[in-house]
Amino acid sequence: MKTAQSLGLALDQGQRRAVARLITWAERNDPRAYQVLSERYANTGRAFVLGVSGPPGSGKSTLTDAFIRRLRAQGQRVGVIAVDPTSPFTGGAVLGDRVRMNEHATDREVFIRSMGTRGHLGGLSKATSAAILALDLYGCDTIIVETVGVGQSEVDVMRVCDCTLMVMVPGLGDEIQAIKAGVMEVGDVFVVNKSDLAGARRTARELRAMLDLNHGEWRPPVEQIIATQAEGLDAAWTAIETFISFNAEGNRAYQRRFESVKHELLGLMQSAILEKASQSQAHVLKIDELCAQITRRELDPYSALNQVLAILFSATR
Ligand SMILES: Nc1nc2c(ncn2[C@@H]2O[C@H](COP(=O)(O)OP(=O)(O)OP(=O)(O)O)[C@@H](O)[C@H]2O)c(=O)[nH]1
Ligand SMILES: [Mg+2]
Repeated sequence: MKTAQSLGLALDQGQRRAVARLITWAERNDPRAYQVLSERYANTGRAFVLGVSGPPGSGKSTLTDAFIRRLRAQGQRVGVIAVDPTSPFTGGAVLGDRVRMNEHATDREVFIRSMGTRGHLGGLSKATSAAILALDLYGCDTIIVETVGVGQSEVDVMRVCDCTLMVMVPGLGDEIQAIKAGVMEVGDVFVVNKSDLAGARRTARELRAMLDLNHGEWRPPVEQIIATQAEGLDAAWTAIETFISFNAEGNRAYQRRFESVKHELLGLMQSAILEKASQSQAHVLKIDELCAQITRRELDPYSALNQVLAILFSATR
């Protein structure tokens, strides 16, 4: 599987290792990945993509694991992408995920993959979206994307999902305040996990009060669960299904995907332009020289930008 054609063929035959290879190529921003995907894009969009986000250690993987079991019992093929914010294949979080989900390791109907953010420089959502497409083509009915809900790149990842579940824990208090800027807004359904611990009910109440203040047509429900004991999972899953039904009304689902596609395309444009600029900056653009001129007030940044754009876009063709 060295060429896009051979990998594409293996993928069409349903070969598991073709999926793994495709995701690896996407992670390395290898153009072959995108060739395979663009030729098959029309056949994607079938899987249900569930985002599972929340603070570190809130129980996202434990919950994902419980969901996998549930979906497998229904005969579904399940894909999991665990996006690790710091270290690609070593760090505790991913190792923990691997160990925890180990029982599924031999299940051919479950495909678990972790993606590192190192070296992506904003390309994480590009690689993650590609991984989702790969798992979709592989025939996964449900794809769960686990991210630590901390920053903008995670928010970008969550945008791609059909439903985003935020996993909170008791006693977050101030943290809820900190998290809510940006990250909280993308939650469609909230769970307070670890409800066997003190303060869970209060956290759920605070969350509801906060969500009451600021929501659109959909007021995200808040369910209390204990992932380790699979308690409250029926209610959590029902909440997800309720959101899906709500979203299916009118053209909401279309609109949601439209917004996500638009965001994705603009992001791709941005990184392509940046990449092009950084490739040609030394020789053609002479960024440092422009900066020196601006520093000496011999040039202003706006004219410099016009010069840069003129060079970039004339060099494109
Ligand atoms: N008491 C209690 N502990 C739980 C519950 N759910 C998960 N845990 C524990 O919380 C710890 C973290 O769980 P994970 O599932 O790894 O959490 P995570 O959010 O995936 O963590 P990261 O991926 O590292 O951000 C583990 O020790 C779990 O056993 C729960 O409902 N109650
Ligand atoms: Mg985890």
